[in-house]
Amino acid sequence: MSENLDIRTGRNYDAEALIAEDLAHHLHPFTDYKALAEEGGGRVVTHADGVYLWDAEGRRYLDGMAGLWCVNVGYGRRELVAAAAEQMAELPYYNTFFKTTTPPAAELSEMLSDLTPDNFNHVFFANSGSEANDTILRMARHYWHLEGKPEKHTIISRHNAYHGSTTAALSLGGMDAMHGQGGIIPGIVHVAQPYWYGEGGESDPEAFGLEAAQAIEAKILELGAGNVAAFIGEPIQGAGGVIIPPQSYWPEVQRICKKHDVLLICDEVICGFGRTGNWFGLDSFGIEADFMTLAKGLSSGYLPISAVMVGDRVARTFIDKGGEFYHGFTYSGHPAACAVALENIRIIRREGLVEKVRDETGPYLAEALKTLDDHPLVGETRSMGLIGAIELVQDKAARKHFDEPGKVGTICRDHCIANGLVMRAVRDIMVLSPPLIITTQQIDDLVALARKAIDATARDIGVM
Ligand code: PXG
Repeated sequence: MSENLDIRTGRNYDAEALIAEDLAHHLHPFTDYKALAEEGGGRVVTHADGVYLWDAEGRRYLDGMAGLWCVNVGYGRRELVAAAAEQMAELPYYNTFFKTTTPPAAELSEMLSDLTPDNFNHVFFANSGSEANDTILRMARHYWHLEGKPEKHTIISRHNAYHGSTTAALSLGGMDAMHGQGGIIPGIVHVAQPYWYGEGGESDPEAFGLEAAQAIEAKILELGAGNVAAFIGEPIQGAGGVIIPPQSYWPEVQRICKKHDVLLICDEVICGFGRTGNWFGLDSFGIEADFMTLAKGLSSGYLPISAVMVGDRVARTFIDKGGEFYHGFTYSGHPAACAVALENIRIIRREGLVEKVRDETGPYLAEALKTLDDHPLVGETRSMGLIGAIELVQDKAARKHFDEPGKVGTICRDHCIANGLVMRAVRDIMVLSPPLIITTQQIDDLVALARKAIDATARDIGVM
């Protein structure tokens, strides 16, 4: 038995029994059920503390992904547990329909209006990033209806974007594999992504950034600006492989949206709450948006909650023109989730986590990742704040990816797990998004474990 076993719960788990129960009955998200059955199931994570996870067999992992890009304040936060418990004792549930609110929902609305850029003073609550993006799609179209321009209906997004997994959210997203399972809803089109490393060819990155932005303008002109409601983008594409756009990209997108009167939706589900070294990704790129999608880091994943920040332009129309907006969820503004989000934001403020990422750990991670650049499998490392990527490639000089995308990334991911590091593979891009409390010493450990895994991968495929 490991000394780390069950530090918090004191419970012992029967890993084999749990894996068997799970395999027999649980259909997991984004999983090949046949492959999982053939492997005999996965692993059971039982508890966590700080930046570390433990499985039922007592193995410890450094969580380089903060869960799924969300546990920004790290695991084991007693304050968040207390906030949820106190709220649940006082009022575990009440809805926010029918002219009703609750203290945490009202307070969180105020706090988010204060935290986000000046033009954001209204919020709509939901429970996941997907629901928030569904909400925005409906709100953007509702706005143009109220403005007397119902033909402004189409939403422009990007290939390889991720905006969630409900039918509307996956349609907004640009994942071909998801579109292939049942298609997408009408009125959404996709243009090029600003992925210089993978698609920029011989061009200069800044010129490529402008070109990628201008693909949006070309699409607006093709459709007619009178038919386009909005453009949606993640400041940095997370699930698409941590695509950090060239600096030229966002200002040009902004210019194009303004010129053609197209609303700008900034999906901050991953970039929000300090990830990029500012409170929001739009601060890092100087974006002025009409909507922001918030989730994940809003509660650090302790309870499910998301929020749509509605810019003044849209909110004013809703309030001035009136008429019911037929939309909402049973758990919109759930009191316990709001109480946790409030406390989570207080922790981020109190501990100066955003500043720590901006001034200390973000630059430190960038330097630490650079030490991998000499590796024969590493084509590029990139990061902003505490979101980063390591591109594994077949040919460094030619920026050439492997012929069978995902195979090498999966091998590397498995070596990471075997070495006690959680790092996700997007195709052959190893992506990183550790909790914002990670120390420089832990970043050194993370990069050392990553190197070990990449070495082992190189040996497996005969490169080293
Ligand atoms: N927008 C963005 C930018 C996201 O990253 C969503 C919306 C949807 O949020 P919900 O809460 O509905 O999942 C996301 C979610 C991965 C992975 O494997 C990424 C996400 C979710 C699950 C897996 O990288 N991002």
